Amino acid sequence: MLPRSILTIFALAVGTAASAITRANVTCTNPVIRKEWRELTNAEKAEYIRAAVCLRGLPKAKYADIDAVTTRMDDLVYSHFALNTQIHFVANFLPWHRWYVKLHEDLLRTECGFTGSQPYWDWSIDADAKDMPNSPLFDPVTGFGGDGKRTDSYEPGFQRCVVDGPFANTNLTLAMGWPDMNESGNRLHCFTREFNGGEGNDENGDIIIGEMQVGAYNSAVMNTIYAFDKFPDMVNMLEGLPHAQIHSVIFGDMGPATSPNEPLFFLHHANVDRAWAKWQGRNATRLADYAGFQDSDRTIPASITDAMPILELGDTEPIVKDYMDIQAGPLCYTYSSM
Ligand SMILES: [Cu+2]
Repeated sequence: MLPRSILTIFALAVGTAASAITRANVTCTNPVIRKEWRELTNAEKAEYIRAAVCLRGLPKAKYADIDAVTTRMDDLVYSHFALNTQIHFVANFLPWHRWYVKLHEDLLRTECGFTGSQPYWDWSIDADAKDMPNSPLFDPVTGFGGDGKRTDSYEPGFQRCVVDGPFANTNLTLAMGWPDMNESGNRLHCFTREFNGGEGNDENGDIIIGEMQVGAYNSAVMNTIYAFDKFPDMVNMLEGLPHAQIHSVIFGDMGPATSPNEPLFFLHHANVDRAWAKWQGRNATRLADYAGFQDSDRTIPASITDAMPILELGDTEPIVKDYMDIQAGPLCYTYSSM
């Protein structure tokens, strides 16, 4: 039996943690700072990657009846995939992904002991430098590995893989999704990327990477987005241009609705979230500016009181209004550059 004093200390520690969480829900006095990947020390980069690898190694906790869902990461991937048309090109795109990135950050902490905060990838830096393929995000040692490469495998799904970095084919096999957009469904495959510039193929059949469409996500584009007055105009361009083009120029697992398979998904979406937060500027009018449609047929008007669909991923459906301000309600974070 434990001495009474140790039990008392334990009870005190639990009590302190619980009240800290309650307080965070009321006022956000000490927001967590999300930094750009390049601002992290090598130790901080390694810690994020360690936790991201960890989540891919844990068993699933949801979707008992979906065989393709095997890992804890698959729980997230499947939710995003199955909700695809309810969370993209509809009004809740930004608050839903804000909730989702935060959930992922929380899981890194609670299930993988992550000690940092969610980093973001400001791709406009790489776009302005016109050097996207050499972004430090793709570094094989301090980053997420680079473009997919042809392997010597003849097995479908294993012929083009990311072969370097912490998520290389030797470390990671994915069960959700299928990187060939022409063939849908879930099949085992290596994690892959297929950098491209939307310029087709050369005479050898190799993809022309070119500048990777940097004109769609450079700082000029972002400034155009920040200049819109109304939420629907701002989000239409943010989602349709830089957000979508990052998915398509990286491609491979970043392309289809199973894109959370790509670890950069969360750094990409943190940056999309940052763009929204920057546009909002914690200005009262903009913190309440939410409009559009709940469905992609644009028949059901959206409201800030709408619940957001999450399937089994959380215990309660989040409400849009609770995800408007990154420093209120369930959220308490900011970005290093706003
Ligand atoms: Cu998405």
